[in-house]
Amino acid sequence: PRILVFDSGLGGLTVFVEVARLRPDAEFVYAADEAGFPYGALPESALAPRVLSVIGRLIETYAPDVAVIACNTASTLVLPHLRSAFPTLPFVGTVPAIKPAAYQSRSKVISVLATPGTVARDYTHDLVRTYAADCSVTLIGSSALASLAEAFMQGEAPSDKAILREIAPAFVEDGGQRTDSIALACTHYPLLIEQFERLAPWPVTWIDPAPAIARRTDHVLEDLGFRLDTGEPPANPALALFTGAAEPGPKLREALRRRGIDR
Ligand code: DGN
Repeated sequence: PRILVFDSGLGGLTVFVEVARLRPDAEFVYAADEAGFPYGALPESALAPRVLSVIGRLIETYAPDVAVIACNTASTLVLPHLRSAFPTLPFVGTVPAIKPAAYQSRSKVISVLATPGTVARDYTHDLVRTYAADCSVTLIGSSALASLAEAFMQGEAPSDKAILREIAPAFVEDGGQRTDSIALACTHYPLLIEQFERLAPWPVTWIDPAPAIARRTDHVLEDLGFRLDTGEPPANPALALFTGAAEPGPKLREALRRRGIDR
């Protein structure tokens, strides 16, 4: 099978690695809309048509069997539009893991770390109402973290101070209870998990939805009749595409190679 994994940038790699782990038999097209990055800052009226047209072109060119929208900022806005525009293609989205965060929390004080776009979506507020009614929920929309993660992937280590400034508001004390569970609701953020864990004012459970998205993608493929084939892996397992950007530099190439994409 062929799997399209799409993000505004390199964050979707956190999803790609998990899907690739579960489906070594698949061919991947990893597409990063770097020319549109960061999506978190785009108004909904600009983001929706952009994602529809970029994905439309990718579908036409690569004819994937399933499309994984590895971006919360896009998924929380355009999934219904994508499904109606391309009714025969299954889409797997990435939306804030508010349900598992609430479920795993003992203190019932949870936070959601996302982009400003995701935090503003009705979709996100509906998730909070539906799945976290018994929790105190703090939504943090960071406009800097995705870019810091992007720079990190290109070989530039972000300063502790810059990261701490972004994550500190997610640590809340409320009525004697402290945040104990934080949903990583932007696919870029797990790229910085080591820094997050080291700089956290106290230990929390960081929830990365990538393994769940990978399981969902695997189920979709099985439903389509693609049983996991443990024979020879495909000759060209993964292709990385970047809009707007020139050839990715050597450091990015190395980062992609480490994540299993080698061209
Ligand atoms: N990686 C994207 C997400 O999950 O929301 C957004 C990153 C961005 O474009 N700011």
